[in-house]
Amino acid sequence: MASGSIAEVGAEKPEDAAPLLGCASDKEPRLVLYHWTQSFSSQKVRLAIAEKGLKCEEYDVSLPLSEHNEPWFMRLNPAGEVPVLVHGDRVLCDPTQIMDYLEEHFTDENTPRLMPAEGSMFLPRVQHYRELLDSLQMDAYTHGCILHPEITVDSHIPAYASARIRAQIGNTESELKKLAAENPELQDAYIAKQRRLKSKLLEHDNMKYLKKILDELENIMDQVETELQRRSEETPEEGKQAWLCGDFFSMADVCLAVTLHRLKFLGLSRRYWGNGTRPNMEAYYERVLARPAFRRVLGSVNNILISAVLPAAFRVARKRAPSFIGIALLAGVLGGGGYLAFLFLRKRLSISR
Ligand SMILES: N[C@@H](CCC(=O)N[C@@H](CS)C(=O)NCC(=O)O)C(=O)O
Repeated sequence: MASGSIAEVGAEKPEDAAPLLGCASDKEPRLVLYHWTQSFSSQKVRLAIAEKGLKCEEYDVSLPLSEHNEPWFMRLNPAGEVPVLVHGDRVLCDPTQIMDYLEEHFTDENTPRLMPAEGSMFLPRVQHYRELLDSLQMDAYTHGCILHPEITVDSHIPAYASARIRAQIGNTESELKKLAAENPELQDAYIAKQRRLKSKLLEHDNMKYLKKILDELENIMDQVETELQRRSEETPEEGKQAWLCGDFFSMADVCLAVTLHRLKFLGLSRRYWGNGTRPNMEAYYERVLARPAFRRVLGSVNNILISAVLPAAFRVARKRAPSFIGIALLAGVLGGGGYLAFLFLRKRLSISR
């Protein structure tokens, strides 16, 4: 994928978002993705783009630093959620719609297809697994495991995240109310978002609910394991590998690969496929890790501080406070970031020991 590097992306001012709309060249408009490195929905879209080998400009919109709630982004997507794809004058805000759009729009013979053709016997299978995996409540697992790390094993979540997210939950409500008052044209969007988030986060902090959905996930993982077992009993075509629905990597594999990566990040991999629980899934994830597109998009993402939070913190500090306050803020971010990096590395070292 020929996209801007994280560093280049980090240097871009989000205010540049608006002029990108309708910015078409002679032949094909630019493909621009607003995403957040750690966002599950963004990761799915980015993996689909990488697997298809599409040229796409990527812009980080930091969720921890609340960039997705800034007015310029709310104007792009009134739900204030990533990912958002801009292609010419089209703005798409739903990850499934984005992936379908890419599949339907980029059809030349050099672009790999991630959906079987209409009428293919594989199409219903890919659609079934895609829908099944899309139905998982990944944001509830993510928030639940961050808030209740005691249910995880070998998680990549840094120790500070639990307190950080609790503080953020507290701040977000007042932040959205303030933004609603400051931006009357976006008032309805901010108020709706504040209500939505409040009920969602209350649910995600409920241990009983978390246990219930994690138990339900066992059943879905069983279905996936059975399907992968079927694949292992088939002989793939010469030079091909077995994936979830056949000897081709499909949209269902995009969903499964990113799901397994997230479960691993959350410290749930041992429960669902570690220790020989689901051997086909374990072998499948090893094959996923070796895919070049997966390595490019997700290879270093679990290294949460270095890959994402720090560069974004610098960018946001520069943007929000350009004067001496900015310098003080940068110094604070540097000091705090250094300390957090120290805690993170110490945790990683103690895990690997
Ligand atoms: N709304 C989309 C998913 C998009 C989504 O939930 N994005 C999350 C990140 S994975 C987000 O931007 N959350 C920020 C927020 O809600 O404030 C869906 O229904 O599948």
